[in-house]
Amino acid sequence: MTTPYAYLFKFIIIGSSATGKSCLLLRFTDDRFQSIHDLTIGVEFGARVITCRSGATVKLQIWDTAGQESFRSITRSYYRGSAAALLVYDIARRETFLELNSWLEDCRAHATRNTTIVLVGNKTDLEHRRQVQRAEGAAFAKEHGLLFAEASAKTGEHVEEAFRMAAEAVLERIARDEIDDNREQYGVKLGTQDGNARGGGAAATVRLNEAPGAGARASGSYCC
Ligand SMILES: Nc1nc2c(ncn2[C@@H]2O[C@H](COP(=O)(O)OP(=O)(O)O)[C@@H](O)[C@H]2O)c(=O)[nH]1
Ligand SMILES: [Mg+2]
Repeated sequence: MTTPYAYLFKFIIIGSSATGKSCLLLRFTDDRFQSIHDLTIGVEFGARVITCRSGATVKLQIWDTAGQESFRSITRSYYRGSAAALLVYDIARRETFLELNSWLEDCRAHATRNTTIVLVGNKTDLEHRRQVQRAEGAAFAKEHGLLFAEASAKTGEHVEEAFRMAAEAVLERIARDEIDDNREQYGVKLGTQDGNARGGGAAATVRLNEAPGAGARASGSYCC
């Protein structure tokens, strides 16, 4: 059975290779951790329905991209139509933090002006190998107008919060009429009526690009 939801938000996860993008997604959708680095080829996705602070149910459809340079052009086409982007670096590998500028440039160039960006410093369980201080991450986020979270896909710490932070921010943008609540261009669609959609009655049933047998949690891969 499919869980009803008020909104469907499309998210994208970006950042350098091996920062833990796929693991963050797996932790969020399946509450699992995979220690083997299975290289993402092109783009994959996962989905999960969450209940936000206002009580609104939101289905997050999250597109996980490959960080390697050779896939950057594919990744770029996914920025458009994303309500939020999680930009990930590895707190134990400084170069992934230094590469943030180039990711942000890509994001600014290819996402819409209204895309919410959450900067995620992943692998906080590797505190003993930390190369990027929390304050540096927070300062970078502040300077560039991003939301910020440190998380660990391995332990699960703050993973839920990072995705929720993005969803709440998108809901706030809708409430402020900064983004239309049913425009694919912004990565937002209305869901089914029984998910308590704002403006009740106006909600349309959305056809999703779901994996076969998908319920509240789904995953699959996109091949281009
Ligand atoms: N210690 C630790 N390792 C992690 C964490 N997240 C991911 N990894 C490991 O980092 C490697 C890359 O993860 P992956 O999700 O494939 O990175 P991606 O290329 O960004 O998708 C894998 O070996 C993961 O097991 C984390 O939070 N802590
Ligand atoms: Mg990956």
